[in-house]
Amino acid sequence: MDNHEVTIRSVDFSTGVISPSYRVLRRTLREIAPIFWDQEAAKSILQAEGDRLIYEVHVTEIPESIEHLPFCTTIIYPGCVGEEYHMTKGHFHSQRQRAEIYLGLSGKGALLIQNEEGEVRMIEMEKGTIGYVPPGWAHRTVNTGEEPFIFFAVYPGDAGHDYKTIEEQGFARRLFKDQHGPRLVESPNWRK
Ligand code: PAN
Ligand code: ZN
Repeated sequence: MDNHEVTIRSVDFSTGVISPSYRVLRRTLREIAPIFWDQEAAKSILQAEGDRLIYEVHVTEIPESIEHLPFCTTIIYPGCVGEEYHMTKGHFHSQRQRAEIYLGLSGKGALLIQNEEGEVRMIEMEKGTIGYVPPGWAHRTVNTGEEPFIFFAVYPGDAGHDYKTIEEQGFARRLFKDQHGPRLVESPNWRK
């Protein structure tokens, strides 16, 4: 039996830190700026503040192969780029027929899922919410609160991550902050 099959692990709900973990992926505004609607706002933040950490993913060394169930946590820091909340890049699974389970640990957010036809559904997430990503749906998460939004995710090891489709087409809807809270609006540049 490999070590990763017998390792006892724990997750801190308030920080999202998995122990032991393997590495932390950090996504900063400089890297992911093109996902946001307001490119002028992204530019001014980068000029005024320098770079900004948008989210982190804590991963373990569980292999990404069919017999395994890799898991990780994501911490999305609060804030907006222009009026649009901080969010993840979003992806389809390369093997489209692979689902995923998210469990909210802390903070407040939303899970946006989108199928190949561009139909979008939103699941509001908080501590204890189980967000189910059905097979065939792209997924992106958004921090709609004032604190870090933290969730745990488990997916089949052979799912794979297709980022390219979302990089090229985007999501058909975007989550903006207005005076009454989150507002889901049609994305003017979808599939452009
Ligand atoms: C999640 C995501 C994580 C970061 O673990 O990978 O939240 O989002 P992006 O991968 O879109 O940058 C997951 O859905 N894994 O399959
Ligand atoms: Zn996924």
